[in-house]
Amino acid sequence: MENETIVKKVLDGDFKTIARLITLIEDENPKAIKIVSKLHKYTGKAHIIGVTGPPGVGKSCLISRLIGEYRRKNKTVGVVAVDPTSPFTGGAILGDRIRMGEHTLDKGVFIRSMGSRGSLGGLSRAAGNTIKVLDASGKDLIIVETIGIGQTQVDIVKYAHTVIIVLMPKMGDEIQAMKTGFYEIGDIFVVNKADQEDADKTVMLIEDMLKLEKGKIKEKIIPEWEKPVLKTVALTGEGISKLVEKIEEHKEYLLKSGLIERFKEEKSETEVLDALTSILQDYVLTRVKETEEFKVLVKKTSGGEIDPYSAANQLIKKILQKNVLS
Ligand SMILES: Nc1nc2c(ncn2[C@@H]2O[C@H](COP(=O)(O)OP(=O)(O)OP(=O)(O)O)[C@@H](O)[C@H]2O)c(=O)[nH]1
Ligand SMILES: [Mg+2]
Repeated sequence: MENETIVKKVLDGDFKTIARLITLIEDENPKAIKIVSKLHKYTGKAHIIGVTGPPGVGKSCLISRLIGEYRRKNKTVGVVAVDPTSPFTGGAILGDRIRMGEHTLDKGVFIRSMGSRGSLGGLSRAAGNTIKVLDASGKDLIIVETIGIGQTQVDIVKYAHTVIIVLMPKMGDEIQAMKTGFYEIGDIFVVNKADQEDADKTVMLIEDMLKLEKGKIKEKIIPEWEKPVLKTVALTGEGISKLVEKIEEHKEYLLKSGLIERFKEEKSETEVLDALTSILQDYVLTRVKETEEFKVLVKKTSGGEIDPYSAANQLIKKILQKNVLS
């Protein structure tokens, strides 16, 4: 299919074309970069929600409930479930198919799971581009599920406007051990499985951690966002409407405070830098490496006549005189 046709079909929200394009993205197919680049100008409308937290706390069940609530409001929803610990990609990972299954026949919902086949950076890039595709396809809301351990979650969560951190009762030790960054990235905290014992204790513990955190923040943004800690039971749907209310409030807050603009600029900066790095790396590895000058400088370095940094500097001077993209 021609790139132009693919772009048109994605904009029309064609399910199969979107699914195939995401596969190209996962395969890091150069065609995908071209298409996603063309889709860029149609993005920026969706509200992107990150849902993160330790394994098994009920993130997928909660997302299924969120989809239900937003569908009742006639909003279309895209879901990207990212699992860096899983080698599976394409379609839905079995568990997600069961947990979010009731929505798979709904034309207003697109669910995609992706695992890691290569580097985490690659997975994060693929997730970022998948979000773009779903955004361009006109989804009102895009939910990204990630397992919150270590750097990976922080990395993927950078795409989200509103970050929901999901925990569950009896996680006292985990909650205290979590790095400060964890509390910083969350906009809304959820204690799911509130049907189980000690949910209130967990809520209080998180509230205490948030108070501690608040004291440390140097840059105060006015008006401030009061991070709520909510209780939910994803199995029954209890607490979900309150969660949706808070998501909408946070969206409103981002608009009114002007933070959404800052967020967009920061994201664009990262995107341009990523693209620049990748183009330059490609250029160096494919073209510069083949030049006579490069070979001569390598010989000189090996003979001790010149050091590697000086050699690289000479090459950079040459590169800057040319148009790298030509
Ligand atoms: N008791 C109780 N169980 C729940 C609740 N929500 C989810 N569960 C159960 O918790 C288990 C894990 O739910 P998932 O939604 O798969 O959790 P997850 O956080 O997406 O898990 P990973 O993606 O593997 O990290 C399932 O067996 C659910 O049935 C709840 O509110 N109460
Ligand atoms: Mg899950």
